[in-house]
Amino acid sequence: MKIKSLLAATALVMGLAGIAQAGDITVSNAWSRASMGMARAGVAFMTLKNSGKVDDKLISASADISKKVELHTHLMDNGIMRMRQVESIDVPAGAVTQLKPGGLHVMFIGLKAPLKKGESFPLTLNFEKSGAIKTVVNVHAGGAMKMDHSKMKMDGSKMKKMNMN
Ligand SMILES: [Cu+2]
Repeated sequence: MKIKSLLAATALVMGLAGIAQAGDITVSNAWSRASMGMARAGVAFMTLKNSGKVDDKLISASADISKKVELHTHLMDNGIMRMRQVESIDVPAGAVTQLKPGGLHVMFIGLKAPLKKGESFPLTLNFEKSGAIKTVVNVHAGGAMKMDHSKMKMDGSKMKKMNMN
């Protein structure tokens, strides 16, 4: 019973988020938060999987929704969480790299329009070895994403509920 509901939830996630692939890299579950009010910045999170035998890295990203797209991480600086731009995001051979709240993310600076819940937009990810991968980012509700997404994936019932929003 438990396995069944987990599988159903996984299928649901794949159906909504889509899977994009090039070379040994698979991009899945790309999502963003609805932007608040006049916010001019947005973020995207996703799962990057390298099923090959060679290390790869995400070196840039591009999208039409903002003036600039950067790769960022979060760092603790004197007890304050700050964002910092990074040159690249490692996706080691045989490993999974999670872009998630409080950690690595794709940052959209100078949004041309607010990100609205239920909408989606294309994002191109450029990998050093595997080249460009186009994925679709689904915009979720702003408040629903305070929870740790990686933990939520383990719980099928919660995931289902979240997608019904
Ligand atoms: Cu950022």
